[in-house]
Amino acid sequence: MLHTLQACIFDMDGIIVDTAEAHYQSWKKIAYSWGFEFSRAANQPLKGASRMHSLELLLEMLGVEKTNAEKEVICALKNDYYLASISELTKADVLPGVLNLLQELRSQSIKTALGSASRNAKRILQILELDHLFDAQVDGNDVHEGKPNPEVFQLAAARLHIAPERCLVIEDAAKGITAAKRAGMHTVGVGNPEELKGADLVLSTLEDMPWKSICTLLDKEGTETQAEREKLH
Ligand code: B16
Ligand code: MG
Repeated sequence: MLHTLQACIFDMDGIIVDTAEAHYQSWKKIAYSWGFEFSRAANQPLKGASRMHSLELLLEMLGVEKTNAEKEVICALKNDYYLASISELTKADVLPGVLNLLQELRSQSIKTALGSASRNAKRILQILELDHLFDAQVDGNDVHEGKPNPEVFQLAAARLHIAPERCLVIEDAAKGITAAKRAGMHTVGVGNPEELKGADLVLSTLEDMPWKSICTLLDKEGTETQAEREKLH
């Protein structure tokens, strides 16, 4: 694996920075204004989904109907809440291990890309002072279909001129893992293994996780999966 991977594509919310919580709190505020509670568990399917898709999932869950014009207004309001809640974001908020990993990838000539559903992602990378460490940046403004559609990752690989099977995607959301798998890429999930079952490897954090260790663990998982497959035959 170490010798075959040529690019690493990073999801943003929940991987580079913990803005996933800010998205949740913003939708919670919207739901509350309609008289509903909105739990973290109920928020899971919204992770990685585009802004409008997230609203549609929320409306369906709560059994609420809105016109298209109302949906546009609600999405704008949710984004206002979201931007207000991240207004004090600085480079100190980059999640542990991310900066080291990006710098290490640079030094080893492994290409790096952003693959985020968020339409705020490029702006946030600038605030975090990380944008110079990415060879390509693809976000929600660049695609027609959100995750789990593979478009965001396919476009990132195309911009890097790297074949999908040479790319590794690092994601915190089930929808993102599905999108990366559909693109034919290798996957590392960061978070709860129960939620990220489809990933080739699940880590609890990127802290103290250099590229070499990630590749070694991916190789190990691959070998074990192969052995399990052979056992079944
Ligand atoms: P925005 P990611 C995704 O970002 C979030 O996971 C998801 O919760 C959010 O709805 C989506 O971005 C859209 O974000 O409202 O900022 O355009 O995880 O793909 O980096
Ligand atoms: Mg994410």
